[in-house]
Amino acid sequence: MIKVVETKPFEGQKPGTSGLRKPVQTFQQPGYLENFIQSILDVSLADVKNRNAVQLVVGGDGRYYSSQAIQTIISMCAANEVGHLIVAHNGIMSTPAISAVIRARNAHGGIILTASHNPGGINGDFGVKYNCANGGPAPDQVTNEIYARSKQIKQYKRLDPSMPDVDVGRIGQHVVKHSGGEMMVDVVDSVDMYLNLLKAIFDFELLRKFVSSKRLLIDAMNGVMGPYVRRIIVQELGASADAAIRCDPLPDFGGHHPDPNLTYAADLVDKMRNGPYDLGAAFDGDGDRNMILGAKGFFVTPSDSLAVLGENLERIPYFRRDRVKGYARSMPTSRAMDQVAKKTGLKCYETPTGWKYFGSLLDAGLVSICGEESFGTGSDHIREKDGLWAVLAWLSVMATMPDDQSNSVESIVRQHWRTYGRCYYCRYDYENCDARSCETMMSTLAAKIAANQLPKTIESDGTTYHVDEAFNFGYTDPVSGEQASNQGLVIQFNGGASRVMFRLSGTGSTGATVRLYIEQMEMDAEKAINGNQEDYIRPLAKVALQLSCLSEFTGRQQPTVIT
Ligand code: G16
Repeated sequence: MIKVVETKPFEGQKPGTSGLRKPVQTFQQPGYLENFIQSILDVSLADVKNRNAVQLVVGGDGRYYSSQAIQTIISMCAANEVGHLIVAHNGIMSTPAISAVIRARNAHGGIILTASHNPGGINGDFGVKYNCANGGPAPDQVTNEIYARSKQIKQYKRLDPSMPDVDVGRIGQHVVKHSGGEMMVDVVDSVDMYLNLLKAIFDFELLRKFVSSKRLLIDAMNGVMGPYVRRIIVQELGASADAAIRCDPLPDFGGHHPDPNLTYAADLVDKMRNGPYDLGAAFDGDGDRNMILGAKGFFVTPSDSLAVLGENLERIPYFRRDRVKGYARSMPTSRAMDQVAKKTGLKCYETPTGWKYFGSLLDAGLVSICGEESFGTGSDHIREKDGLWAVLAWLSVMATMPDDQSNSVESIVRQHWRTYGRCYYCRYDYENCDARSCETMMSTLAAKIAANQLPKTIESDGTTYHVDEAFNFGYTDPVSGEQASNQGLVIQFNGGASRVMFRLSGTGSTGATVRLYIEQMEMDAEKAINGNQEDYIRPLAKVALQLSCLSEFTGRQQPTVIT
């Protein structure tokens, strides 16, 4: 029986940078998940004439509360007369794989259960996001409609709770019969399908040969990537079984913070520093982020990783077949990619933070590769960032170079700096601060910028910084014409060579996180290769802290995470 349940709106169901992320306890409130799912269905099915023809994909990173949430979603989709669901085996499917499945099956969209890199477990976070038919995160217009709907919702539909659960542990077709008809549920394992997609992009024979002579260390951080790493890196490419670490997906990620950066993947960094490995990588909870490390723990900043891959795209068969169209990066991502674009003559688009802003550029065929400073890299093969794709891309670059010292991760990056200059880059995160103080800090700085009240020059550690441009970043999508304002504060110095940027994170679930991004370009080849990161970043960081009065507003003297 289909039940119509009376409900009242919950406050704050506004999707952030990528979906609605809240503590598990918030999602466990009766009706909370149901309200948000009903809002998604109301908006995404609003123009659908024949709901029976609609296919939706449902899966996620397997974090705590996923199993219950999946059964609720199955029940609600059936009650809302959706014809067909494709559900991940045991509920586990990486975000890039979901994007791929939506595209491969011509699905109407997908509901992804993840809070990405946020901690999981009963005291951690849960999250829900909606992806559209192109396989990418819903654009602002859609998430705004979902939020508006969540504020007015009065009822949701579900099947009678006495209905048996669908066994998502059994791969194959299931039928959910109800008073309004029936819904097909396909429980699928995406690993093979995703592997086939990668096989159409990369030269697996070449990669197999290369991997047989190298030592890899790939850390799935007990997130969703474990099965993909075992199947693709170990079984298919022939890496040794001990190259795959923390590969069992756990509902609480083993108590760790599944965020592939120098702080939260410190174990991997240590193992790389002290071990015999040539390439190390880590992924986040849902498998879209990646961190790349070279031998002895050489860290590749995500911005440099993007630029190096952008420079070398034609080493990958997919991009040799289908010409490289252009590049994109988010505003706070370093301008290393832009330097490559200057040489190739292709355009590099600058978008707000959030993968959703790349979607229209990729759909319109304007961009082949895009990336973000937040450990995201991807291409037009899907509409999400793709951690494993990035690892295979790096292996492809290394494998197509002479197999001597010059094809190590570090040599490739240093050679890149020699050719294109280097963007010394650092991000400071001040996590879980008081939200109101952070908002006041941002609005005070924004007001100073708007009133042209920043000092003209600032001295810091013997360097003089001339403020030459300061603005609140806004964006007009060149394809859809959609506008996004208030996307971060940017202050540029010394002809644009130095930049500091401030944003409030849109992915946290409690309090506020201030992100301070610091970038210093160095075009002199010698200084680019041999300079000291600290010497470039420290004085600029002091300037940023002085201009923003960050410590005064937040009470924080030190960032929680530095990457
Ligand atoms: C999400 C988005 C990314 C964005 C990142 C950081 O990543 O998909 O596009 O760069 O958040 O967002 P913020 O700085 O607002 O925290 P993920 O991996 O969390 O889905």
